Amino acid sequence: MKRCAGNAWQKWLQRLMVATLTAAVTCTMSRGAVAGRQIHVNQVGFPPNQPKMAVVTHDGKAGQDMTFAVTAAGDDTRVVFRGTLSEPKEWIPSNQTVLIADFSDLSVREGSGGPYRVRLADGTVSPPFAIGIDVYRDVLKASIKAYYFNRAGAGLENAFAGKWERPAGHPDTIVYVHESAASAQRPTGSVLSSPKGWYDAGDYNKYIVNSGITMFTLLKALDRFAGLFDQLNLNIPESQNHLPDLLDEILWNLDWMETMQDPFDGGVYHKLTTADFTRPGMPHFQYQKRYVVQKSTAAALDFASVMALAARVVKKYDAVHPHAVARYRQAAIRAFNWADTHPDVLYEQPPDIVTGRYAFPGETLADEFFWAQSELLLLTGESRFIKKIRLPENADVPGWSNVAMLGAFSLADSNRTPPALKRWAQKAILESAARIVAEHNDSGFRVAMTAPDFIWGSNSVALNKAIVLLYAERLVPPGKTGTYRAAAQSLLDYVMGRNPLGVCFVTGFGRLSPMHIHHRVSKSDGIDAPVPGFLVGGPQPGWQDSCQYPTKVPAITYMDDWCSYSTNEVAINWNAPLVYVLAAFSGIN
Ligand code: G3I
Ligand code: 9MR
Repeated sequence: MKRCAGNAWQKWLQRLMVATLTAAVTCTMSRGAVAGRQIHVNQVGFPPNQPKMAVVTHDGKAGQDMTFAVTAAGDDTRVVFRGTLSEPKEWIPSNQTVLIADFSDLSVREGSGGPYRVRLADGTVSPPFAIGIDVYRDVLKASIKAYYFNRAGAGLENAFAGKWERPAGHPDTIVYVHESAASAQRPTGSVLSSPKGWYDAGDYNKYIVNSGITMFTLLKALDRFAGLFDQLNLNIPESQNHLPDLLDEILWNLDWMETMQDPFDGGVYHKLTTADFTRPGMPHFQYQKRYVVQKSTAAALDFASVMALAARVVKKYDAVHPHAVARYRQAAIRAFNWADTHPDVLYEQPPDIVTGRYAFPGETLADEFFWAQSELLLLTGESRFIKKIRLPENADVPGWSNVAMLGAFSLADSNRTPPALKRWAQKAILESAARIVAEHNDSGFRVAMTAPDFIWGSNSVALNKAIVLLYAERLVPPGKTGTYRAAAQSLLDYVMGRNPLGVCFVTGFGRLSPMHIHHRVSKSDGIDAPVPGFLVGGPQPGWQDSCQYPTKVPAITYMDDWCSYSTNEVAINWNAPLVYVLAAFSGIN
């Protein structure tokens, strides 16, 4: 949906039309019957030798021609593949009956990668897509560059940011200690400096807990796909130094995280925030006071885990950043020691602070303790960390509030893991992967997403499931990995367009992508196109914002509108698994 240029009135009218159109489409779909058939497909494309599928919605008519073709997008006479649709099957999350067009056997000469489209006998066509080894190169670079666009305290120059250039905002060199964070050495109102870091999402605040899973995923991508990232140039200010650009971007947030630790006791502040969410406006026009708020056990443990992993991953770059490894190691141990002596300091939002919590009342922290003990065991080898380890009962698909699987990933990755722990980690990963594969096989859309997965940030659930599968793939003999990678490809296809809304959920990519994201810079910069490379949270029926949704059907409750922060915001912990999964499929045949 492209917005026309023009004055505020025209934009208002266009927004009204878009909202009406979206509602109409959504409302129609929510009744299960769709006027005319639709074809949903990954709108970026496929690596040559990976599974390739599209979903065709069933219009209920009998006797339909069940054949389909793949043609050159600009020339329907150039048919490159013919096939037959699968039998219709229901998909509960969207209350639809659908058919699969499987063209996985289509192989194309490298370089002749399309664009192509799927075409039915009745003339219905899919959005165009490409096929090629480097098909994800551009969207991978954009998904990482989105972090650069969300830097706090940085002026973005035209040479690196193009039309999204902007002055710096939020230097965060004058940040106040909130009463909830006061200590003897840093009483209420003390001033500290806590610069750099990324804005968490569409808001301008910075949260340690959400940096936890985000930094884990990006550090693991850097480590696992080092060859790819050693040469992936993102055109950021640091691109000419001797470090991978992804590491430079990670360091921008790591530098900020370090400043969130109290040097006097090792505790870690839960977040850096304004008292309330600010009104939209560019960063350099924001002047509200910013605070560090309450030290929490979850923040200390997530911080300790990230610093311990960073010490291991950054080690091979230590020549460029001398002493960083030692600094991260000390920070990790001091944060863990604080958590060890303050094991149940849950984050409790002060009455005068109403921004994001990244906490639940009565939450348990066993998973955060497990993750931190695992990372510190792998970093230090000290037995005190293994002695305390209590194996989680339900290590499953990870999220900011459930990080046990992150510990399992690291334990499975390392050759320093004690055998019993490694066996547990491998079992946890394979059991989670088996559940995901079963969901994939049972799904009408052939994607491992079920109704309970449609929560705030559902697109990150899809991609974190794909990461579980990609870890499982490395634990089994080469001949047994097919289903894992196929199911992971399908989850990537889902966020890229093979979904009931027919939206490629990454800004700036695909034929239909979000234009009105809940992102203060994109709303305020006077540029129609949103900042590119951001993955939006995705559909979910929670209705936690003031948008007027026409449905509560899980997989289609979504609105491409500023008001929809519960389905159409962006966040650092949503782009991270996108980076990891795109990296895993980059350079793949
Ligand atoms: O896990 C439960 C699930 O079991 C249950 O079935 C489901 C429906 O009730 O709820 C699930 O929990 C939800 C949780 O997200 C899942 O991670 C909570 O209801 C929901 O309130 C929670 O929303 C969080 C949201 O902040 C509101 O607190 C999102 O995870 C989180 O990503 C989002 O983060 C915000 C920051 O606070 C501020 N910055 C923007 C960022 C993204 O919107
Ligand atoms: O912009 C805020 C977004 O980052 C958060 O995820 C969301 C939920 O915490 O809140 C948004 O801020 C809204 C606030 O909650 C209510 N007043 C309107 C604010 C902007 O939409």
